Amino acid sequence: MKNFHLYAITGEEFHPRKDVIDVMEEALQGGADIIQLRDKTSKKPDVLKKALALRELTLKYDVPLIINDHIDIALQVGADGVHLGQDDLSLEEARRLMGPDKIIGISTHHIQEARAAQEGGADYIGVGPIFPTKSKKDVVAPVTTNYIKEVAAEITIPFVAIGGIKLHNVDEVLSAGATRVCMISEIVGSENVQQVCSQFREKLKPYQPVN
Ligand code: TZP
Ligand code: MG
Repeated sequence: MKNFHLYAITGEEFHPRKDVIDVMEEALQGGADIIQLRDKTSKKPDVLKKALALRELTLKYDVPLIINDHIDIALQVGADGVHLGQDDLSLEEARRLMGPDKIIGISTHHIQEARAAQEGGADYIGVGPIFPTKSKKDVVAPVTTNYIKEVAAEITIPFVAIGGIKLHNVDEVLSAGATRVCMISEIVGSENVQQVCSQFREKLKPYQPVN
């Protein structure tokens, strides 16, 4: 899969007066290099509409589009992949439905889950929530930067840190060993989405390989 470092997830509750497609375009202009549609409240036809619009947008910027939960919508709009939680369908079933070339990402909260995801053929894992977050319901207790250290030391597939990451604490996340970060509220809830993304890109620069 194409490498990525700044992962932006949709969160419409954080920008009630702005359109989600416009917000994600600002994120792309600021340097987000992978986008996830995460919509836990809309009815399916509305999720599909947003997925179609985001597909068009992400093709224009040549970045991957990942759909949270809805494998059928991911396939229907030709998204690059899906993101699954521990309680969603199994990795095996997801791979069967998505085919060998699509991206499958899985949220993990513990090194055993990270190992299982890697062994099961996930393309990347989410590592979090690092800090407390208001963006996810029934979320587990923060795993802290200690979990990043464990994953960085052992897991060889790409991992992305998530949960409560802000411009003011991202340095802790990066110095613990993460090279990819993922945010909802700090990006989409910002007054200036493009600028926040550019600032994250600057923070990430020293942690990225030169090639
Ligand atoms: N998975 C773990 S934490 C989280 C998800 C989807 C929410 C991240 O949102 P925020 O606003 O960046 O804390
Ligand atoms: Mg899910």
